[in-house]
Amino acid sequence: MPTNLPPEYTKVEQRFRQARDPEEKADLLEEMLSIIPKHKGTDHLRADLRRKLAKLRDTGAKAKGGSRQTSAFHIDREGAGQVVLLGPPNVGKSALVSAVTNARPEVAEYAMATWTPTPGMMEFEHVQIQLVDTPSINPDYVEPEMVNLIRRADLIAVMIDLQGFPIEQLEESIAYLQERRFEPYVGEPPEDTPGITHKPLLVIVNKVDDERFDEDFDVLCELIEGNRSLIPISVNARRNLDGLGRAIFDALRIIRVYSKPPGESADLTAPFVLPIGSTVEEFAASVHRDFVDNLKSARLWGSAQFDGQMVARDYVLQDGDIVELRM
Ligand SMILES: Nc1nc2c(ncn2[C@@H]2O[C@H](COP(=O)(O)OP(=O)(O)O)[C@@H](O)[C@H]2O)c(=O)[nH]1
Ligand SMILES: [Mg+2]
Repeated sequence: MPTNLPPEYTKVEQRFRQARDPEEKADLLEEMLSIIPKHKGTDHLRADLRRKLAKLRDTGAKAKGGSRQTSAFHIDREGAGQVVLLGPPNVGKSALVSAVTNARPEVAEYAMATWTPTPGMMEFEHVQIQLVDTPSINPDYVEPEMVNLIRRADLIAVMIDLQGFPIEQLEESIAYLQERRFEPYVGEPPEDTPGITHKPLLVIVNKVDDERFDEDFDVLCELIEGNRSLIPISVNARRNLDGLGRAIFDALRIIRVYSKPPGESADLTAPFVLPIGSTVEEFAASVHRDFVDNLKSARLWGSAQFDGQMVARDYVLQDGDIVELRM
């Protein structure tokens, strides 16, 4: 055993040894893998853990007849990205999921109405995004499985209440994340740090119900420290929900690219969703795997200098590009 493992690792490993449920064991293995520093000295250990993990996931799937959803906190990712909504009680997390997705979690005036995570699909300009409502952050009771849910998510959206104590709520939520070794960031992902999971963060400021609250929101933005990305909305008044869709889409760092069959027009309601920075070659592979070997040429409408311009395989695509692929 290499001696340079962080102390958290030993703690999680202990829990792993004591755990019985394969699902829980697998989640703990994932956690261990995220803690181990990545370098030559840990190659063997990491490979070993990954083997164990694959085996556990496999037995889990068999035991469940194909589905390994034993825990309510294990939510299979669907669509272009999984966004976990996080925050103190009563800020409107369930109300938002209920308003913009097909899911109907309970919305209540009393705190702690939500006990299990509820996923729902929200659409932004023909892109399906998964929003996950979660039990509120509660200082008196910490749900250990939340850590796994957060680790798997593509984006953390912390929700706060403009008409409550938004600054304290944001600070508490960030502290909650940092205590669990998540480091939220805005914009480009930072370099790997052993023992820390970097996660993109968007801050949703709810209950900006009408113009009278706009000024409060501006003041809040000035008071909040650090580089945070804040988006004002009101679920009840349905204010800026489209803006929220755009903000989530941008924070997921994805682009939409459309395939245009030769001689036809592109179906603009059916985008391919790719990570920012994807090339023509990567797009082609996602359209059809035969293109991987047989792509002859590609023409582009959108970010090219002129419509229908020929582009190389390594051309980096932009959101909204239309590409005609030929074998
Ligand atoms: N004024 C106002 N109240 C809201 C808004 N969104 C939600 N609420 C109310 O806030 C309370 C808590 O909502 P809920 O979704 O259960 O909060 P959660 O605990 O974060 O899931 C409910 O009474 C909602 O009606 C909003 O945009 N404006
Ligand atoms: Mg709720």
